Amino acid sequence: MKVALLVPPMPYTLEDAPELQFPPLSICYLGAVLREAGHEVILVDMTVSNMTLAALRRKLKAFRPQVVGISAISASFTKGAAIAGLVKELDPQVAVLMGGMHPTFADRSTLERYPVDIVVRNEGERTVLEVLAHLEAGADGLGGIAGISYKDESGAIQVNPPRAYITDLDSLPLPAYDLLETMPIYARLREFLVVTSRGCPYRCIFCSSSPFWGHRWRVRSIDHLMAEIDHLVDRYGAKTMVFGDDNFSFDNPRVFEICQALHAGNYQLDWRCSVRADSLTRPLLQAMRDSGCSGLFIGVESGSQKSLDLLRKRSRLEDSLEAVRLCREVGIETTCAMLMGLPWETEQDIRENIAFVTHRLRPHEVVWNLLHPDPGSELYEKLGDYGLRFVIDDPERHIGNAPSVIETRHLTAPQLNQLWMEACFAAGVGEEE
Ligand code: B12
Ligand code: SF4
Repeated sequence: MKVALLVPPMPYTLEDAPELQFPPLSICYLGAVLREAGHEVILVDMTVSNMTLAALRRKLKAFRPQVVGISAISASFTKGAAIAGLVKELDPQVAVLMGGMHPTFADRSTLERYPVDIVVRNEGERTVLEVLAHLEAGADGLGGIAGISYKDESGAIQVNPPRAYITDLDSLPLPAYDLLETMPIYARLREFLVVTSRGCPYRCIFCSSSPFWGHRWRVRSIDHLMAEIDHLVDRYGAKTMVFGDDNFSFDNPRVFEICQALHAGNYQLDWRCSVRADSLTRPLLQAMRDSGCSGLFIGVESGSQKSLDLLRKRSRLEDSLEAVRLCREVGIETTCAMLMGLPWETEQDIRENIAFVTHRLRPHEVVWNLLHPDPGSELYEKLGDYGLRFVIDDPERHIGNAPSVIETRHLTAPQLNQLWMEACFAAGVGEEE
């Protein structure tokens, strides 16, 4: 079938934040499996291309897809939904699929409110193949396909049972970078995203990623991973690699193996990843540094042990302090992510948090995120129980910056905005002793 897979514009554009731009792995993976199955696929990456809706319309008119698949997180969902409308306006016969973090957990409302035929929930590669085989065969009813929600012939919404996750990630082809028209832009930036594992076994109450990937941690083999790195280095001149795993350091021996392989490959790569503080040891950090690791993103979340416990983070404050200290010793920069506006936090608690970061933690960089409960997270599912209320509904605004999208029992949105500004301007971060 003729399939167009599309990623809508994201909140941060190439001009705003070149360091946040990577080839969109969702459509690159999906494109690769569909191409392998014999479908004719185009990838439309609207994140860095500045493509207008008029240009998109022209592209779709020229290609005449039978199926359009749109990938969306919350921050790109509203634009994705508008694009679904444009597709149907061009040709109501085209099947519109949506997948990704936001539609997965908002499947019913997506199907009710927008001209979307099928939501592919959670991991997409196997499900999309089955959906397309079914559409191609012109078969009736989608009732037998696990992992989708859809509108049936009567317009009623059907939610099929979930699909089992892929057990052998090495069975997936490498992402179809060659189908991306925007690849020259990424090749110019020379910075690429590679995901070596999927999921995380922890259950932090603010996280939607762990439930999305089934609270499990699955890995690719080192060989499979290195084949992708070889490809990105040889073909696109990659200089920097960001490992986009949720929990890159869950298994220390595996991280040592990756470091060894990077060392042996002599790539001269600069790399970064996201880790939990409690998984780091000095020998591990040294091995990471020696193989080119220049920075770690650490989800510290709070400077209060009570908050960490209530968040079910299952980590100790001392772990974060020790991790930042060790990183400083071995020469790895730390970016610590902090949450602000937790349901139980008072103004005093937040000020103590800011003081913790600036005086005790002192990472190289801090990112203050205003709480934005995402669909799928426990905080979102139990919003009222936690005393939270949305003051801004548009999911595109749910990116952690001011203005706050929520108010809590203790703090109004304007108060949170003020505290967020104070935190962002607080002195001390990044300064050496
Ligand atoms: C790496 C990463 C980043 C990187 C790179 C992003 C990029 N350009 O690709 C960086 C650090 C830059 C980043 C930034 C942001 N990110 Co981010 N990111 C991730 C992370 C860790 C992995 C994403 C990934 O590539 N996964 C691998 C691919 C293969 O998975 P996938 O995209 O989900 O696609 C699969 C399925 O979803 C499904 N699918 C997806 N689309 C479609 C479409 C169809 C048609 C079908 C059938 C199936 C399907 O099939 C795919 C294959 O299985 C995820 C968490 C996670 N583990 O998923 C967060 C995550 C997606 N990011 C998130 C957010 C909020 C952001 C920011 C808005 C953060 C901010 N406050 O600034 C920014 C926006 C950046 C921008 N350009 O504007 C949230 C989204 C939450 C939500 N509910 O929407 C997540 C879930 C993190 C979290 N726990 O909260 N991010
Ligand atoms: S926040 Fe991090 S550690 Fe917690 S469940 Fe999500 S991915 Fe895992």
